[in-house]
Amino acid sequence: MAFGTVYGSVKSPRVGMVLSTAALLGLPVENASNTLPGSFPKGLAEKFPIQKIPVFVGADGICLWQSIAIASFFASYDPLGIVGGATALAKAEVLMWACFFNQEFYDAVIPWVAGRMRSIPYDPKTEEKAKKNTFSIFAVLERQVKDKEFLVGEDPTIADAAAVASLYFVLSSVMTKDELAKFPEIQRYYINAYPKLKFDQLCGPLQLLSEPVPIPKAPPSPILTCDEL
Ligand SMILES: N[C@@H](CCC(=O)N[C@@H](CS)C(=O)NCC(=O)O)C(=O)O
Repeated sequence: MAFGTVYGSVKSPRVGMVLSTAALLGLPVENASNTLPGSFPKGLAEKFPIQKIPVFVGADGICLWQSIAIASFFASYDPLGIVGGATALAKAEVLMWACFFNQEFYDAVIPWVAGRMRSIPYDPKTEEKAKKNTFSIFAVLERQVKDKEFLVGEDPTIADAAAVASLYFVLSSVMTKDELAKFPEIQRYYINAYPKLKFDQLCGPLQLLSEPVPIPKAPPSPILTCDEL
């Protein structure tokens, strides 16, 4: 029997983080992937009036939103108590990195991804600034993952679920493998962590872009809105 349902597409990094945490723990979570922010079906909108993704409805009816809270709830089912952090300090570090990807990393990359994916109007100046911010944030991560298999401790945690989901968001959409190669520690970390965080199950085999995504010719799509990211 399903443990519950996560609403939202795995391509959204916050949804990917939550689904990766569930997969890591072997929790039988279903994914309603076509639930879009701001367009929830009526029953779901009544439970979650803010209508951001991800949201979780448990088989017993519990309702949770906010990705880090959902992942932390899933981690409470870890019999070894590792996925959410094994010690008080590890728990704090896991939250620290989960928050970093949820906010600073996302804020840096979103104008680049959204401009190329036709979610916002393409503007070369906006993209140039976003690429610069993305490379700065990658430099922070490059130092953190140096010589490490996982971000906190010796085993995968929510911090790695957030890292791989966020890297997947950028590396499957806008950043090429040549650009990634400028960050060899992140490259090594990502290639190792991708299957360990179950992204091969969630998103298929790891692929890197050879060419940059072309500059969009058409105006923003009415279907692909920024909110969907
Ligand atoms: N702090 C929330 C943020 C959720 C969020 O903003 N999700 C985005 C998609 S990644 C969304 O639904 N955006 C729609 C909006 O901001 O209206 C979380 O971590 O779950």
